[in-house]
Parts: sequence; C-alpha cells; structure tokens
Amino acid sequence: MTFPEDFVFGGATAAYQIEGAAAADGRGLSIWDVFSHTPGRTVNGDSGDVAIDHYHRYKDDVAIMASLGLEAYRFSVSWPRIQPDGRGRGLEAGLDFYSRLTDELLNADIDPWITLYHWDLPQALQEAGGWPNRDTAYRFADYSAIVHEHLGDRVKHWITLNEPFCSSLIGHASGRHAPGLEDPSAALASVHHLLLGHGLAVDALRAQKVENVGITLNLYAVEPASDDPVDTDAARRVDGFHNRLFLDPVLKGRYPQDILHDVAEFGGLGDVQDGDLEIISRPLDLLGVNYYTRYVITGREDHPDLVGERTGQLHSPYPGAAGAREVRHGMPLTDLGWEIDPDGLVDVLARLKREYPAVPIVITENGAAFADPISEDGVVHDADRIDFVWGHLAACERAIAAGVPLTGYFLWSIFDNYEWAEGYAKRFGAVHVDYETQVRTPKDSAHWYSSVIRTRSLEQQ
Ligand code: GBH
Repeated sequence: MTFPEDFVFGGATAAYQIEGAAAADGRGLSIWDVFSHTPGRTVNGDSGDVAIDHYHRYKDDVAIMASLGLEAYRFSVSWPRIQPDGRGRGLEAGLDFYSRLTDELLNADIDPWITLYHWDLPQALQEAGGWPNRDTAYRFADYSAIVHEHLGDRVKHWITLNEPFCSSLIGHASGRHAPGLEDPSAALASVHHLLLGHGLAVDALRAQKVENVGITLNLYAVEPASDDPVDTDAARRVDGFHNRLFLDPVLKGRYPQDILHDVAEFGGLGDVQDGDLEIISRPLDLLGVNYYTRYVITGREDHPDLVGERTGQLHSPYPGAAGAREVRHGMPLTDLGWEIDPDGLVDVLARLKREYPAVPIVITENGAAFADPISEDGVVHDADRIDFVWGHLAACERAIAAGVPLTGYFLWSIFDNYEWAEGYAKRFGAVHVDYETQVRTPKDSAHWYSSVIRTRSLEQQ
C-alpha cells in the first residue's frame, strides 16, 4: 500500500527542547527555566539553556530538513519570547524570530505547523497562580491572538496545547514536570483551565479566520492486566485520566462522569462555570494525537511485573488512584523503558473512530529514545528506530484501511534534544546532535524516513 497523496509526512520539536538562547533578545523566564535550575529536578541537572542552539542555527536546521524531503515541520512558540511577563504587547524580537523561521521553511517548501503551548508558561504567570488560576486561560488566548496576528498570513496549521495531561497532572500531581507541585486539587483545576484556554484560543484564532486549528493530546491504549475488578477499575481510571478526561470535553462537550465522581474528594475540577464546556468543545479542524505506548494496568500492589517508580505510589499523576500501576506486557523496550506496541496505535485510532465524532486526525508525535552510539564510521546505525517507525507507520496504514480519517504523521523528533526531566541522556532524533560541538549528523533513520516520504510507501525499505 502507498500513503495517500495528501497524507503529510513531517517532523516535530518544541521550543524549550531545542532553542537554547534562554537569555537572548529579552526572553522572559518560563516555569521550565526555574524547574530545570532547581537542584534534583532533572537528570544531571540538565536544562534547556543551550539545548541544540536552534535559535541561532535555525537556517542550518531548515536546510537539513529540506535535504531529507520533509513536507511539514511542527514547532512550538516560546510564550516568554513573545510576552516575557505573560501579558501585554508582543515583543518584536521574539515575533521576528518565528517570522524568519516561517519564511525559511516556506522557502524550503516545508509547511510550518505551530504549537502555541508546549509547556513553557511564563514564570510571571506561575507567580500569579499558574494554570490553577482561571485568569491564565485568558492570558493564553491573548498570547495566541498575538502570535496568529503575526504569522497567520503564512502559517496554516495551528495547535493550541500540546498534551494538557502533562501540563496539568504531571506538572501539578506527580510533580515530575514544571512547576513540580504535588497537589491534586491544583492539578485538577489546571486540567479545566488548560482546556478553557484551548477553547478561548480557538475563538481568538477563528476571529482571525484561521484555516486549521486543533489540539494535541497524548493518548494511550489502556487495558487491565486481568479481569479482576481491582485491575479493571485501575485501568478504567488510568484510561479516564489519560484519554477521556481530555477527549470527552473537547469532542463531546462533557467531562466523564465516572472520573468526576472519583475526583469529587479533591473538589472536582474546581471552578467549572456555565458555558465553559461550550467554549472547550468548539468544532476543530483536526485532532493531534501523540502516541508512544500501551499501558497495561493493575491495581494490585504486589503484581510481579510492576514497572518501577514512574507510575509508583509516591509520584502518581492520577489523583485518588495512586495504586493504579503499569505492568510489563512482554514487548520490546525503548531506552526509556517504554514498551513498543504499534498495535496500540491502531487501537487508539479505532477507538476514536468508534466513540467520538469524526474529525481529521494527525499523528503529531511518534518516536523512540535510544542511546544511539556513534559507530567507528562516524554515523549512527539506529536500526531500532527504523523498526519502531516502520511498525507505527504500518499501523497508520492499517488504521487508514479501516476507515480512520488519518491525514498525517510527524516524527518525534527530527533532532536529538532536551528530554525534559530526563535531560540529554536519551536521544529521540533522526538527526544526531553532538552537544559539545553542535554538529548535526543524520542517522540511518533519517535517510530511511526520507525515502519513505519520497516513495510514500513502506515497501522495499
Ligand atoms: C511527548 O510527551 C512530548 O510532547 C515531547 O515534548 C517529548 O519530548 C516526547 O513526548 C518524548 O517523551 O514518568 O512522570 O517522569 C510524551 C508524554 C510525558 C511521556 C512525560 C513520559 C514522563 C513523565 N511523556 N513522561 S514521569
């Protein structure tokens, strides 16, 4: 089978993970600057201060993407480059950077896709209460309007939020991401305010005649480890927090009743006002799906195959369901220990088709971290990454054949980059970056992906 002519093959990044230049041109601090500079928060104390210095090397980076034949590039805008304090008029230097990047991409025949928020909230807004404060939603809509005003003439695809699950529940419940809180009520209030911010931003962009706007969610295939009610209830909750708590309000205009019931003890989702869900469920032109793995879930504390501390008791991102834990299900692992399960992607897409109103779906991220040693010949032979992407693109083909309206795939990531709390130790890129010299070297997977794009097919690879 070949991919449809209008299927988009792209690559994705995010501002804080690649740009560096943290103090350049009046950029303000974000919650990730503060978090990464707090001792003990990230592996090796790594921060995005320098990252891959994309802010200064964007022309070289666009040239590399062009040489690989990328059709589209999804990047995020750093809010504190545009509004150092999270409010007020847009900073010229910041807007100019994204304008030059956009032009460079268009000249290279690469379609720019913008994510407005990939986790870097201005620290000044955090100090005013952050996402648990309703006002942040309005600040986000203002900021979104400014960015679209400057780039909307050239950028035709807009994503409001990247993975609100992470910003809310990892940032405020398990505390593994900025702002590093462990406060279930704050986490749940931020779920609602992030989604409200999404809806308000959609309205702001529609007022400017945006052509394509959507949201990106990180969705998982979730299933119970057994038929035991302890496991099925734990899996129901994990599916609720990861998938339905975000899909239902955005696509159906209501929160899932069972999860609302489970979190009532923490004050529910906080201050949900009349009319909010109408705003949150504005019609979208696309749904972005980031898919990485399947979770097989147990509620048994003594399950023999429990996965370490990530979903462990101490740092659970699931308010009221700390006992819900992931178990291994025997699939091969990436170097971050994530199980490789391409069939899970088919399951996620089939579920969207079955249970939600139809909307064009784009895989806005999929990829894998491996150690990626450089071999004697000076290149990275990342056969494991090729296998991973091949498997997931084959899953996309199966989903399309089954009638899922899947219209694109963005590899995470094009370049090695700063993997948040995991620092620089694990590499997601199709292009290797030497963090000492900033030299970029396409890995085998980059050349392979390039030929997939050229032939629009997985055959003969
Ligand atoms: C995406 O997150 C992000 O959008 C992207 O920026 C990131 O680089 C990429 O995937 C690869 O991770 O165990 O609590 O410490 C995917 C969801 C959220 C999965 C954070 C791993 C670790 C959190 N990721 N999570 S924790």
